[in-house]
Amino acid sequence: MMNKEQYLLYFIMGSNNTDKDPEEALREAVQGGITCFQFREKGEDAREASGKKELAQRLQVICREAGVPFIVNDDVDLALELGADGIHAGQEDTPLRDIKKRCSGSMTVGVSAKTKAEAEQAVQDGADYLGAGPMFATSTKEDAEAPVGPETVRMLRQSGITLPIVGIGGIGTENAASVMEAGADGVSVISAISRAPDIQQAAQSLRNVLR
Ligand code: 3NM
Repeated sequence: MMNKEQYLLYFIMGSNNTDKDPEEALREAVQGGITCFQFREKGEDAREASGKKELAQRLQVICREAGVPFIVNDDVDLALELGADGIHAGQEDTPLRDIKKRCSGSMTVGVSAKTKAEAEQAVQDGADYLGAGPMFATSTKEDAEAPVGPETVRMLRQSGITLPIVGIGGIGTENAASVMEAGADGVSVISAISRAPDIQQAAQSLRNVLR
């Protein structure tokens, strides 16, 4: 199980989120101080089947050596096959109850939730953490909805949600603090790290504003 501190700088990446070799990108991000990693192989030119699995395995090794939790987006089969530390599902992905049936209690299970109803349902179904977003405008997720802002994190806290919450979507050094101030335990970031010219430096700068 993940502890709360491990949500602080939650890096997400798939092969199409970086122009670099994904392994090199992840190594640099780890050196910069990410506290958690999610493998999210989705969208245009995403790898499938054995290509996806092989990349996941190589990224998992990097995480394991660094003591960084390795979480798989949506793909329960892959998460189980690799013995991932966790699985994350969106509202349109595999239902949480089905995931919980298949995964042991030692696997961290995250769910995307941005309304009080979605969050309460996720709590009831046994989620371990929530991802709330998009906080700000993002072009990384093709079907991203309108930004809901850090106020949404504040609203979820005021509704009595005590699970760890990570904000996601359009987050960078300039706005990460506002997400934390609203009550988040961490920020989930793709492009601010994966597309940075200096990935290690970008991760480090984010860590510095989160402390
Ligand atoms: N999920 P970036 S927004 C993967 O709102 C994802 O649930 C979102 O990428 C949600 O950090 C998003 O580059 C994309 O904006 C995050």
